[in-house]
Amino acid sequence: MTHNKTVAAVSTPYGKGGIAVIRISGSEALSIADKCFKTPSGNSLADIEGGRAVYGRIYDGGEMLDDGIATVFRAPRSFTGEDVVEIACHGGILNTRNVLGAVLSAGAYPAGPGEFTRRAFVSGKLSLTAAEAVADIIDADTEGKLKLSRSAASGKLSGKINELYGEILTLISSVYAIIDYPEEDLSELSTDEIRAGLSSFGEKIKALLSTYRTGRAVADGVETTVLGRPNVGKSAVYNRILGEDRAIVTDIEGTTRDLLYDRATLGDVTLNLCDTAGLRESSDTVERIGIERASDRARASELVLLVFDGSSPLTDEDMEVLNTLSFLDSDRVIVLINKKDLGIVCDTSEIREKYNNIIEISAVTGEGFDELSDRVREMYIGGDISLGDTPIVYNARQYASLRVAGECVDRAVNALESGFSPDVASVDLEGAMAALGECDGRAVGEDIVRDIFSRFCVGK
Ligand SMILES: Nc1nc2c(ncn2[C@@H]2O[C@H](COP(=O)(O)OP(=O)(O)OP(=O)(O)O)[C@@H](O)[C@H]2O)c(=O)[nH]1
Ligand SMILES: [Mg+2]
Repeated sequence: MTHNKTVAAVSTPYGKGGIAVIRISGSEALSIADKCFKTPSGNSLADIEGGRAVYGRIYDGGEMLDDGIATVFRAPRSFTGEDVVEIACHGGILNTRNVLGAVLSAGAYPAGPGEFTRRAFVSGKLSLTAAEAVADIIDADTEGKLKLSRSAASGKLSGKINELYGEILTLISSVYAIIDYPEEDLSELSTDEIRAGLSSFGEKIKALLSTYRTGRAVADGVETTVLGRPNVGKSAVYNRILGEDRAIVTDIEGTTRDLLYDRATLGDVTLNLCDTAGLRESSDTVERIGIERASDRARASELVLLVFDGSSPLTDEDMEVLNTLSFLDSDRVIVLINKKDLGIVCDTSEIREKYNNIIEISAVTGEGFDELSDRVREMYIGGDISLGDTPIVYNARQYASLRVAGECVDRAVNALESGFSPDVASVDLEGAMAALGECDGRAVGEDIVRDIFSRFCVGK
């Protein structure tokens, strides 16, 4: 453990680059950097103001290794809240390793994964939700996830949780005033007011919990499957959504055999998209296995894009597909009537009996895909949510803590409504407060903190 020691690591990616940055953080950061970084004027880094950068040469003992720039940040005005020096050197793999080696021989300890961010959390610079968001910014592979994690890192979510924490604190102190000094009228709130306050507090937690559907759809993705009989254009639809020619498209029925997977973004929602073999009776062993896999995948899907060829009347195979998939609820299906460019002639009344989300598209011209994108967005993001501005829960750990808080509040409200005295409710209120504290990290166990930061990369 390197709790209070001064630590150092390379904060830029491993590999060749114009510049690499070695970050040093801790009370000895300036004196350690001074031993290996010499400015032309001979001034010590200890004399440099925070937020300033100076040019100099980097030494390992008597040997000059490189030249570069040292930027000095002074506690508490640094990322970690400690004294920090960031040495930018030339970005060769060996050169970077040597510069880090010089810093370590000057007295720094190697930083563990996420050590700098953990220190920022410990020194109160970041809440746990914001610290987790830093890792998510680094991991983000879609614009939507990047927007969510940037917003969380800037404190949108922790601000909201903080606000809720303040509210429950007021409610709890009123409850304790009533319990401990029933005669003295110390509570700011009457029992009725506490009950009403708790109900509205519970609603706020539910509202925040409900954002998890959006958060998960953007950050982790919605399991989505393209289904339909052979030749309706499933693979063409799959390719159009991905924006590349991934799946083979031909006019031969049964072209797609195995499942194909890829991640795509539609209307800021991430789709974990799967193309499947056309559903039909088949005597071909390989195709039949593909069809079984497609059906299994349909059951495990959160969203199904059910494709029909609109340029010809529905076939018996189409009707069979409708029957086979009758277990799918309408709210997880978008029906795509494809090949609009050829003119729509198929009668969709039987489809409409089962599904109400129906869009006419052409996978060849791209017509209708904007509407599909809007529809997906409406399903998972909704009009009143802005990814950059609305506090959104997108992490399973935070969601679990908030759920516990919500359940505790519900139990407390029920107890008060059933006529129990406030002290019965107080146990659950304490539980709600602890769960909220766990959510933003003010009362989180060391093992959880260790687990979270172990998922970071070294140097962050
Ligand atoms: N005109 C027109 N042709 C299309 C459209 N979408 C697909 N096609 C054609 O329809 C044929 C079948 O397309 P695929 O995407 O391979 O169909 P599929 O549903 O994946 O078929 P299987 O893999 O066999 O189940 C190909 O010749 C495509 O070029 C469309 O929107 N308009
Ligand atoms: Mg196909």
